Amino acid sequence: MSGLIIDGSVTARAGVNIALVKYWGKAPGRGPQDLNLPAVPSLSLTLEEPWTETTVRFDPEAEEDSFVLDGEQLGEASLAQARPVLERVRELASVRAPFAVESVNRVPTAAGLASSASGMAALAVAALRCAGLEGDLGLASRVARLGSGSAARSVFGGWVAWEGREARQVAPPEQLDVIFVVAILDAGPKPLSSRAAMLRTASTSPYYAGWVEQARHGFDEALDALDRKDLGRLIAAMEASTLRMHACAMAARPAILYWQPGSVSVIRAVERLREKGLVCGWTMDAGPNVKVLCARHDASTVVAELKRIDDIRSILLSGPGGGTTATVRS
Ligand code: 2P0
Repeated sequence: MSGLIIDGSVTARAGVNIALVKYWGKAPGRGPQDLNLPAVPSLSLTLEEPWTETTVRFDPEAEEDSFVLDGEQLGEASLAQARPVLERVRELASVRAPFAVESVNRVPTAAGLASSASGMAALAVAALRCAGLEGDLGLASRVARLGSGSAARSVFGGWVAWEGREARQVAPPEQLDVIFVVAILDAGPKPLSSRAAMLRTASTSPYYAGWVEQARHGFDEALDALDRKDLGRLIAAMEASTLRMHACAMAARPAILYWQPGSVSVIRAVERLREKGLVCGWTMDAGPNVKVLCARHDASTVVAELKRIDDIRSILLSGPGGGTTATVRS
């Protein structure tokens, strides 16, 4: 273990991740370490980009933590999400000094790729290293989870499974040579946050119990497909998980419907490509954008098909990324 960094700083970079098998719903917790425990297991791919880069240092002169995001000082409400991460690191290291955090987000806000996953993963890794607690990625995953559930997965590169308190890498980035083609649609009304939406789903959707019950089977199926490098079967498991998650959310009261007409247009385009024999599949998260998974050598064919859809504002391509990196400056 390295020592506490008093005078220097640590910069960590983490990529966003896209879930193939979805996290949607929290398990009940008993203490502060139980924040964002998942009700269901999930499987994701950490991407090369976009990413968040976060620099952390101790600021013993300050009275409280400070957080600058893309050049703007965050207020108390925005700091609330990061607070459990910073508190936990201080507790683990028996340190009382406030942290000064500066973060640069390379995640386009409209991309529908949750920046909280890469953001909280980079924050946890940098703060732990600053406190002399580097090295244990399981610990980093548990701490990142306190800021945002999906951040538990972004600590690792490649293919990542998350169940219980921490995530783990189940296959390296090169297990499958794939690309996510992200179709960014014209922004509709601001979507409901994942956190609020999953709480509402759990408390009001009549399908929630069924969602939780079937999740293990879908997860095992996806893990087996990944292990066998069977992209077609992995895609089938991804689409099943996506549809079940959204069906469950749509049945909440009030209903949670993230889909826009353009979302369905992308799904139909994927179906057309599949009819022609191309192996590809789609997924959606807490927003209208659609992410299409395909073999890297098919990416240009997918892009050409998507370019015919008027509702698509831009297209972003990203492949599997390595894990979080950290650099110390003394
Ligand atoms: C996922 N999502 O597995 C799922 C699918 C969105 C749809 O994890 O409350 O921001 O911070 O634990 O991690 C987004 O939810 O929620 C998410 P919190 P988070 O990627």
